[in-house]
Amino acid sequence: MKLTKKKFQTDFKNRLHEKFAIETVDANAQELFESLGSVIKNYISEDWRDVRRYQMENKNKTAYYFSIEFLPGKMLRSNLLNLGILDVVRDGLSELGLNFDMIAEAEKDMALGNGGLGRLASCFMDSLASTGLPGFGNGIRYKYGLFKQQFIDGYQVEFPDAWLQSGNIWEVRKAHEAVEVKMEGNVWLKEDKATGNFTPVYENPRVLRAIPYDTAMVGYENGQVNNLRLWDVEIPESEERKYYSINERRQVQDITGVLYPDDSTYEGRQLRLVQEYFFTSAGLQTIVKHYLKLGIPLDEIHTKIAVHINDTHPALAVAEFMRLLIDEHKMDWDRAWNATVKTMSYTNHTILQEALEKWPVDMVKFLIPRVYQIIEEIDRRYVEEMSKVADPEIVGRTRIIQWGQVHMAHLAIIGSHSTNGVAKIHSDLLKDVVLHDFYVLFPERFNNKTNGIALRRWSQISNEPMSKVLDETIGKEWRADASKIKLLESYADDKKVKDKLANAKHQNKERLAAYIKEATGVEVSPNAIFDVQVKRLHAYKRQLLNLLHIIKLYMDLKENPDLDITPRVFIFGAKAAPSYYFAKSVIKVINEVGTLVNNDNALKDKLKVVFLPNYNVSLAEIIVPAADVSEQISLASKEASGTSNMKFMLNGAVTIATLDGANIEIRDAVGNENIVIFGMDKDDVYAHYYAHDYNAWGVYDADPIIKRVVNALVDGTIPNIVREGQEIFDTLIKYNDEYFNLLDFHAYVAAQEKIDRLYKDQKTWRKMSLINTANGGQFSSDNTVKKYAEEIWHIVPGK
Ligand code: 9GP
Repeated sequence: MKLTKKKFQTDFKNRLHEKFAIETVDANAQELFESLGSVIKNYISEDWRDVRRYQMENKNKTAYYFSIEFLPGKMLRSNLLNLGILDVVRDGLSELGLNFDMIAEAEKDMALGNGGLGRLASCFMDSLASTGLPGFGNGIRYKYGLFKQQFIDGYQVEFPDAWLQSGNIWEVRKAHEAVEVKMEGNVWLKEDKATGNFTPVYENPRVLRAIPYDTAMVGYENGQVNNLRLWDVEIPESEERKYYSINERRQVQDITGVLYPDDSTYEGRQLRLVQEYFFTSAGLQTIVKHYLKLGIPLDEIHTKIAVHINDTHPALAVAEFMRLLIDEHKMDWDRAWNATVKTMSYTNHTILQEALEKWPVDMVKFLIPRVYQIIEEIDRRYVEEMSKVADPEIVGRTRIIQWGQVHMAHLAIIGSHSTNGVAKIHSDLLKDVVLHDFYVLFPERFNNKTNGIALRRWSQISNEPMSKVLDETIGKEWRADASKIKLLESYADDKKVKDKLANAKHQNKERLAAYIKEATGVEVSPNAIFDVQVKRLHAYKRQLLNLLHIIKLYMDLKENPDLDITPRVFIFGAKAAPSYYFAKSVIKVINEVGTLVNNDNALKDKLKVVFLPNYNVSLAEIIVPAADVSEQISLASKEASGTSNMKFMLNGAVTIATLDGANIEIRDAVGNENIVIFGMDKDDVYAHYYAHDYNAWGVYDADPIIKRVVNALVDGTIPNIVREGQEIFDTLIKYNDEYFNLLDFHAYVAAQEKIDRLYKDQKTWRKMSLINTANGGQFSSDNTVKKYAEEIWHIVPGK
């Protein structure tokens, strides 16, 4: 958009007066941020309204992306960047004597996600708008985001993240779009004798009001503004009298209270299922309502609407859509099923069994009785139809209801026309192993869509020093067209360019070092290698392997303080699910190892270990640009894709990786010589599974180096970890090291030694780093959503 500094300054000052009746000099950061946000929202609103109206009038097909997580982080900078007014606003504020960074800092991170899944959803929202594609997100407006993490005595302690406390400047409450969601009670089918049709009769249902809050998703300098719709819950006035106690009212508020309530209990799981149904039903109801306004028959709904099921959480969409079509709009089953399958598509984001949702039949029946009836009927017809053409054993294994459980992935696959994985290896594993039966039955439904990242946020916003070097070297076109970053590769032997990039990296490292000092009190040198592992804390991601290597390094340095290694700072960032005790123990032990090594002068600052608390999107924006080494060390086959791996390589970090997830595609992009690959590949891992031949105790017992490192967990080498050290020791030795840490240990150590050698040769290292950046463009989520648009959703750009 076009905006002069003067106009902006006038708008901004006026807004501050209107909202708070104060002058700029008297305002605090929060007031300044709210006024600024409100001015920016105003700039967006015209396009926002026009785009929606245009899409309705032109009957453009829209992709509706249903996700239980969205992780946009802060939105101020990205909105300004995408509107093309970041510099005008920054300069305008500075002329008024205000510091933009300080104002931007006041924005709360919108942390409505755990990690990769939610961040991907937000990258897609950005990319859909930026590629001009009609996209519309549907999720939950959690009152509390993912918990705030602090470390007390090295332990993770969770505090509520009341991100909405001072309001959310970006959202608009759309009360007129509220819908009712019905749950519980009894449902029976009443036959209309004349037509033979059945109508469901609801007895004593719990009726909830779903209120949408919309947030504009602004495209990059293209005038496109899409919508992210987050649903909140209320008690409808007509139902007020049913809620006698505060407790009952609180139970309703809990539905949109927190992200992923603790599912270690039955109640927690039940609440989660309620959340899933609540936002899925609300979203679908409004979609059908809007569609009907177009005046096109419901049988053709798939020509205007694509509904995407992001992981299994919104998989109830299949049954709920059927309910809307057959119950509310009186379609017959076959026509409704045809429309449903053509409308729905599904992405699988994990092969871990624990994360493939299954709900007890009794729970589904109790909470959503009508939807359960429909699921039962889908399942019955599926078995009946498929038994005519397929092996009954396969049909038995693929049906939706089995052994008293509703398999959500099965519902999503059977009820949709497309199932995709999120990296080549992951999609292959789905076809060959995890969902092989389905692949045999529906081969044409399976495809791969490798993840991507919102490149603008992970370069232009988070890494201005590097972006400046790119501008000076290859021109500014890369800002709009990520494929142009590849031009950088022809400077791979240009010392000046490489020095400039190294200088930018150093600036980012200084910024991170200052942050580390402030957040943890630990002093680190930006001349050391910054070696980073940031991601959810999970056993398969193997933060433990990283820790075991650090313990080895510590012991080696204790034995020989003159060991010729480049000083290294190991940086961690991760939250552990509150009831995941193993993960919490890993955090505690890393923190204690940090305390031990950071205070040991004998190590001569060659080794530092820092666990940064409360890892989130904003913190990632400081960490990623400063990393030299990116740790992507999951057990091969377990990480569906990973997306931080892409952010790091774009920012010039060299990846140390197993052949897992998108690491493989990163290797293919940068070449073997520009990444450090180690350890078992997926075939090696599966060979061990099939042979049942892994004996962790045997490996430990026969290998003095491993024994020494693992014993350090329990022999007092590391203080204050009696319980946690024992727990991890047992996981490795007594419970046979599920994720093969010990099998990959030596390969990992060798890979780390290689990193050290490569870094010492700065000429080579800088070239590697440049080549990584140059090949980051292909992982833009703009490319990914374009593929979804062409091959799955069949939507086209157009306002
Ligand atoms: O664990 C995967 C991660 O590998 C992937 O990058 C991300 C986005 O596709 O999804 C994660 N999966 C989940 O969070 C839960 O299925």
